[in-house]
Formats: sequence, C-alpha cells, structure tokens
Amino acid sequence: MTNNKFVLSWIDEMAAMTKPDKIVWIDGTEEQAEALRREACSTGELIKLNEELLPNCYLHRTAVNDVARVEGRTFICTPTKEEAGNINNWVEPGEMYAKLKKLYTGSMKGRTMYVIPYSMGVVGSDFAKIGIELTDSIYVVLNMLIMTRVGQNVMDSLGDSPDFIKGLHSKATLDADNRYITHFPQDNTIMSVNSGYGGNVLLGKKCFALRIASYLGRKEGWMAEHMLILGLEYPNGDIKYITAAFPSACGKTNLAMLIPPEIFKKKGYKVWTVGDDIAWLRVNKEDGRLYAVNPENGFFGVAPGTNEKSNPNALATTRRDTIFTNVCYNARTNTVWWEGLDNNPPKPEDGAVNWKGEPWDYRSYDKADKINTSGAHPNSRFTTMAKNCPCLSAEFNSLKGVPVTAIIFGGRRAKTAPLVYQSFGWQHGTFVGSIMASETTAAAAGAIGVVRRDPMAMRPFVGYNMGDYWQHWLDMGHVIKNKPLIFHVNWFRTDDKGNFIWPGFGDNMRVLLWILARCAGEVDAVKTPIGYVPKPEDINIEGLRGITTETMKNLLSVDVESWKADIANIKEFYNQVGDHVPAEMWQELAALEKRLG
Ligand code: GTP
Ligand code: SPV
Ligand code: MN
Repeated sequence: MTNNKFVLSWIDEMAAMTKPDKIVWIDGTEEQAEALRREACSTGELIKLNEELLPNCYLHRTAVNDVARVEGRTFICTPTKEEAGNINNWVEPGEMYAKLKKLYTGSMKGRTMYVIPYSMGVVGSDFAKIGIELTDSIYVVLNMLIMTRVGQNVMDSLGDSPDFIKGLHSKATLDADNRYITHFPQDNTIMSVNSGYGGNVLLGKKCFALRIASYLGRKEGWMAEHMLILGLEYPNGDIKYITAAFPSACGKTNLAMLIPPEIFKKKGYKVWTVGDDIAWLRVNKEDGRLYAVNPENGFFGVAPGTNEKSNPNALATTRRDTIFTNVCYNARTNTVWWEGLDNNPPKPEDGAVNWKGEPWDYRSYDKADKINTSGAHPNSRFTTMAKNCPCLSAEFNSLKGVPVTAIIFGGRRAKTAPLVYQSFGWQHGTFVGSIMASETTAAAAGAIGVVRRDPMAMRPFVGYNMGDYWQHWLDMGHVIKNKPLIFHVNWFRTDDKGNFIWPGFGDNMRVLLWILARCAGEVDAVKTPIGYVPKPEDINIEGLRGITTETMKNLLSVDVESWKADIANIKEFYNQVGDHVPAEMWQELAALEKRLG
C-alpha cells in the first residue's frame, strides 16, 4: 500500500521484535472486513448476532480483568518528569522502551500482525492527522474500521512523509500485572501491551486524539479536548454549535444526541451530532472564531442506560453494523441486552449469559454489586458508525469544522455545583475548567463514586504537564479574537434521598437554550461569587412535570459553605499540580475565595 520508507522500516523493526507469522495490511474494503469478521467468529472472538434483528452486529467479551481504561498503568514518557508533570505517571523513555521490549519480544508468534493506516479527521482537512496502528487483534481492527477513517487514501495522503503517529498494540498474554499504555510524545509513538479493552487499545482514540494530540496542539497552536460537539437548530434554521467537556461516563454521548422535549420539537428545534467524545479545535483566520471537528468516525458509547427514552438516536444507530462489548447475551433470540435497555432482561430459560460469559439469572441483580450481579458490565460499550446516526450533523465531514459559540464544562456533583453557571470570561472560564470535579465512574478501573478533581475532563488525557495545559488554554484565549463563552453545568445534583433533582437527558435542552441566549445577549443573569446564574424563571420549564420555580431555585442555588469547603481541596490539588500552575489561576482562586467572603 505504500513505498514510504519511514513506515516500512518501522514496521520491519516492530515485526522483528514481535515476530508475527504474517503481516496483513488493512485496506478499508468491505470484503476484507467481512473475511476478518468470519475469521473472528470461527475462533469465538466474536459472536454474530441475529441478522434480521441486528444486521451485521457482533458481540465480543474482553477478559474479566480487562474491562476499562487503566489510568494507573498509563504513562507519559517524556525525557524529563517535569514535562509530564505530577498528574501523569512518568517513566524515562529509555527505561520504558527497555521494559516494553521484553514484553513485546515474540508476543505475536503464531499470530498475524495487522497494519491499520488511519486518519483522525477527514483526509484532506487541515485538522487531519495520520496514524498507523500495528495490532495482533482482529477485534481492534474491526473497531478501528468503525472509529476511524481507514484505507489507501490515508497512505496516499501521507506520501513519503515521516509525519505519522506510530502505534504498536499487542494483546501479548493479557497479563494485568504487565499491562502498559505508554506514550512517547517526542517520538510520535504509542505502545500498548497486555490489554484488549477499547480505550487501552483503539490507539486512535484517547492515546492519539487526546494524549498525543494535546501535546501536538500545544506545540502547534491548537487544542485537543475531551468534548462532544453539537449543533442546536432554531425554528428559523439557524444552527449554533456548542462543545462540552464532561468526564468519562458523565453524559457526553447523551447530550450530543439529545432529542428536544415535545414543546420544543413541535416548534421546530433540533439537535445535530457532530461528535460525542473528542473535539479538535483551531482558530479560523478568516473570522477569528474557534472551529471544532470531531476526529473520530464512529461512537464508542456506554451501553447501560441507553434506551428508547434516554437516547433513541444512539439506540437506533446501534441497530446495525455494531460491535457490542461486554453486554448481556440472549441465546434464544441471539440478541444483546443491558441494564436500562428495557424491563425485559433475558431469562435463564432464554439462555441468558452475563458479560463474563456465564449463565445469568436477572433475579440475582444487586445494585450495590453491579460488577458481579449485572448482565452487562457497567462499562460495556457499543462501537457504532457515525453515518448510521439519525441525527448526524450535515457538517460531520466538514473540512473546516463548525464555529463554536459556547464551551461547557460539567461533572457529577451531588451538591456543590448548580445546574448551570456562566464564567466571567475566558480566563475565569479556564479557571472554572481547572477546578472541575466529578464522581469517578466505571469507565476507568478503580473505586466508583469518589469525588476527584478532573480539570476540563482531561485529567487522564493530557499528554504533558497539567499546569502547562492550563497555560495553553490561557494562551489560546489571547489568540481567539471572537471567543466562545464558557459555562459549567451539573445534571447530577441530588436531593436528601440521593435522587437526581433535574430530569436531565432531553430536558438538558432547556439549559442549552439559556446558555445560547446568554451568548446572544438576550437574557439577564444573577451575578454570584462563582459566576452568572440564571434567574429561576429564565429556564423554560414548560411541560416539565414535578419541576416548579421552587425546584429551579434549589437547582440554581449557590451553597457558599460547600464552596468554601471546596477551596481547601482546590488548593491542595493546585499544589499537587505544582509549580507550573499559571499565576493567573492562583489569582482566580484567590478572587473566588474573596468573593465567597
Ligand atoms: P464516555 O464515553 O465514557 O466518555 O462517556 P459519556 O460522557 O459519553 O457518557 P454517556 O453519555 O454515555 O452517559 C453515561 C451515563 O450517564 C449513562 O448511564 C447515562 O444514562 C447517564 N446520563 C447521561 N446524561 C444524563 C443526564 O442528563 N442525567 C442523568 N441523571 N444521567 C445521565
Ligand atoms: C472514556 O472512558 O472516556 C471513553 C471510553 O470514552 S474509552 O475509549 O475507553 O476511553
Ligand atoms: Mn470519553
């Protein structure tokens, strides 16, 4: 597929180390993909699902100890520890390469090495960047064919240039104690070993499009962010674009595919999806605005909780050409199921099989021990094609991207953060992003429900020093002439009984409309110590049962005491990030403390 000597000599070197039986180039054709699906079914790596109900859909189960990203085993290997900063795990590159070499040596013996040339972003766009992933997993190949743009045109566009991201993945023995997800930003290199789970092995996604890309973005003057991108269409046909950064499993896919509440739908409001996980942002020289593209070509979404009511667009997208990972299986109908899909889980007499591959009885489900008692793993996922999404934006394949009107940060906070507030400007907005906090979820291995600081939802994904990353945000603010306004949302405030107060999902549209009205200068707000908060009556709650102006007051209230308590934790976190924290961020923190009194 290429004569590029940089590509060929790197592949030779990796093959000499991993020793595969053969090397196969992935060309992006349907014939080749179909042959690989057949092969994977013959070995049990995939199960082909009911062709009538779920055409071209497959089920895959990963190893039981390999079901989420492993942040503790993820490394940024810059020459100095200071470049990686205190938030990332760091090992000196020479030492890490030596350690990895041992794990990769002979790891592909008896296997095939697949060469996947892929583009993040539309080939031919200024945003696009090329990667090549070498892997010994057909599952990875088939997922990359959905999630990225693969084919001969990628190699043609690379030509004889050395400018591509090298990715080496081997399942090796899936040994959790020797699992490593490593990044060498200065070498444009990613090496992943002993895992078969999505975010650890689909190297175009978190490894390239966030960790390596954030490093490149700083160097080259653009941004790579853990953000969805959506277009909100008004009845007059106007479309405004919003990006939003929420931590893993905190609602990006859901917001990106939002269906407006009935009263708005009737008037002609629509939401269009540009991206559900990653945004690459660049300043457009013509109008001085920030433009966003989604570098991915598919969605790797959380299955549990996806249903006809919460996210009908995602559900519709997954009804064909989809790979399901670690969901529950119904042997009788040869279909899949997950918690929150409907009230009809497969029964033992249907041949129900849980995500571990064991016979499963739905009556054993215990909310307190989901991992061991649920049919689908809480981080089970679907890999599905953007082009099958009913609400895909007409701008999805745009070369220049979409202009961003508002940037939203958000997380899971039971108490502190109000439903929505607006920052005082770009610098304060950067501060708001830097102090984001959220309860941990099943998307990463480790404890669930613990509040931790997750700046810009990028804590696990910044490929360099967190303090320098904040500085880059500030620097971008000086370059963007027509800046988006920055907001913060929290869909997850709970009452005394622990129930969510805000209905969320489609009704989040009501908050987006306030945000865009602020951007258009159409609505007033109340100035509080943390930022501008809506007047309760300015969020349209028409048709929302159970929500009164009183509820809105409660959702929008700023509890000064809990903010004061948070300040100590923010200081501790800033100190942990260390001496690269920009002075402006400390000033913003001091100003907040002062405003809180
Ligand atoms: P990643 O793919 O891990 O980056 O996750 P994501 O940010 O795309 O999260 P996703 O949209 O898949 O939502 C994760 C979980 O949050 C699901 O269980 C949803 O049901 C739940 N969720 C999403 N939006 C809302 C909301 O507005 N309110 C409530 N209460 N839950 C929500
Ligand atoms: C996330 O965890 O933020 C995801 C899934 O989007 S993964 O690809 O595993 O990172
Ligand atoms: Mn994500």
